[in-house]
Amino acid sequence: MSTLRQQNPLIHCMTNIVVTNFTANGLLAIGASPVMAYAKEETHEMAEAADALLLNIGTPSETVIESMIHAGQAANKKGTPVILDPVGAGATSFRNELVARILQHVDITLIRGNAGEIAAILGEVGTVKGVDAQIKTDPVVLAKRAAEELNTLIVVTGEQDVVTDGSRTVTIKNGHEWLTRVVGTGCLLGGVLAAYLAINRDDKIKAAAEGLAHYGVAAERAFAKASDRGVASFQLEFLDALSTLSEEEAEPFYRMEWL
Ligand code: ATP
Ligand code: TZP
Ligand code: MG
Ligand code: MG
Repeated sequence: MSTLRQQNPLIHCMTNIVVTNFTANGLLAIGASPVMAYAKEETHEMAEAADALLLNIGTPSETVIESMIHAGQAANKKGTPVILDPVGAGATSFRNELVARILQHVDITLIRGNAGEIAAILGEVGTVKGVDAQIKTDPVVLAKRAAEELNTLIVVTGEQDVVTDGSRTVTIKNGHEWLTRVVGTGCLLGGVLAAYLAINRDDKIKAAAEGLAHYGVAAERAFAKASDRGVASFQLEFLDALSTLSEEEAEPFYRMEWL
């Protein structure tokens, strides 16, 4: 985290209208610089300037997807990490088509989704309700299968998070159930993973695992402070924890296991 603050990576976020402000504040809290840019007249330039690009299809439109593809291709040309959050994949055929189009035209570095969304990308049906996961499957098996089929890094989040490239796999058991009661915690996490990949390009699996563990420990700290109040206080305490928790403080609490 201190490295992240020192390097202050610029994260070009193309995200959804529900979580825009929360994502920008969360990225500022960890020491990154967020910028939201959507117009196809500028996304290629912004993506070229950025240290990582986040593509989140939470509130999709045809125009924005076209812009995302321009941005993704500009990032690819520079070797900049591109993170895809396939929000609500499986909920509508439009979203499924958009994910397929992005994967066809852009080289994605990492896909982060809940188990239902990742299963939906692999063609399973009935795995998502709105934007929420509806399946109880083994996330390790699912993530490995997705990494092999899609040939990219996969992060499946939930009670336990999994990062894998199909052969190296790590699980992270930090976090708190209240993260599911605040909208946008999955979406912000996509931005946080983008920031971690921006500053650690050599070992991306380790970088993603550290990002997930740090995020989870921040949530645990927030719950300890806000549990007698409620989820609005939890959201504020979570942003506070992201802005104050150092790597040194958080690391002893990481529950990370390499399989
Ligand atoms: P959904 O739309 O289904 O809520 P999401 O896209 O918001 O999914 P989550 O899977 O909820 O994403 O992940 C967001 C964060 O919440 C991750 O850091 C994850 O580890 C954490 N998380 C989710 N469920 C739990 C849980 N039951 N216990 C602890 N942490 C959790
Ligand atoms: N509807 C479209 S995008 C979105 C909702 C509710 C936000 C989803 O955020 P998250 O991070 O998946 O909870
Ligand atoms: Mg959620
Ligand atoms: Mg989500």
